[in-house]
Amino acid sequence: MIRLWHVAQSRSFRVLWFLEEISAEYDLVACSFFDRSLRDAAHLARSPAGRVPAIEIDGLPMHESGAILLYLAERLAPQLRIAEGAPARAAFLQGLHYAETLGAHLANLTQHHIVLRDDWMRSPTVMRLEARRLENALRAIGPDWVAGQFSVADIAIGYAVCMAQRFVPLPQTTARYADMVLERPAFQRAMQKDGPAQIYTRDFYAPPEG
Ligand SMILES: N[C@@H](CCC(=O)N[C@@H](CS)C(=O)NCC(=O)O)C(=O)O
Repeated sequence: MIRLWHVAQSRSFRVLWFLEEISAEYDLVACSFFDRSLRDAAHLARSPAGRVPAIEIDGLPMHESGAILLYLAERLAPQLRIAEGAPARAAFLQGLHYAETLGAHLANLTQHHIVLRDDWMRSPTVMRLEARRLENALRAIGPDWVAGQFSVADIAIGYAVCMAQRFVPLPQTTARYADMVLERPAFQRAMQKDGPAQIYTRDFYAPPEG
């Protein structure tokens, strides 16, 4: 039995998308960033930092999207990971972790554009710098799947690429990669289950001029 604690548009989308890729049976617990439910004792027992994704897999709690994707792939969908010792294993592991290099820029940009509500709280310099760094980091992505075939590394990276296009224009090869992601039926099903927007209400958040 799998239960996923999820907030729309957040990194828990990665796990939702994976579960759709393998047509798993699962319970989806829709959570909110705004009602403090991620800080209650029950949730902190699943996710010590009070975040999403959090998941229970036959009673086993896990948090941290990359680790969840790899663990679930090993257990339930070996075709979505690259096995130890295989030539593409290095590219696979690198992609799985590089998703959080992109994630760090996305988190900074989300903080600045959305979480910090008043202009005086924001640093235009950091906003411009982070947008530039994100755009540079995206150049490593695409046009093909990260490890030569679709894998959970592409679920981790694909989510980040989709979020990134809210802040920067995608480099050409990355845009082709994004098209492949959007075409996947499981990605489309996960989008339908994602729920009403909780974080991003605009298609694009331009860096401040200067
Ligand atoms: N590296 C973690 C990051 C988890 C994370 O920061 N999740 C965000 C949503 S994208 C969250 O729950 N934020 C709520 C908070 O910081 O209070 C992962 O990939 O699972």
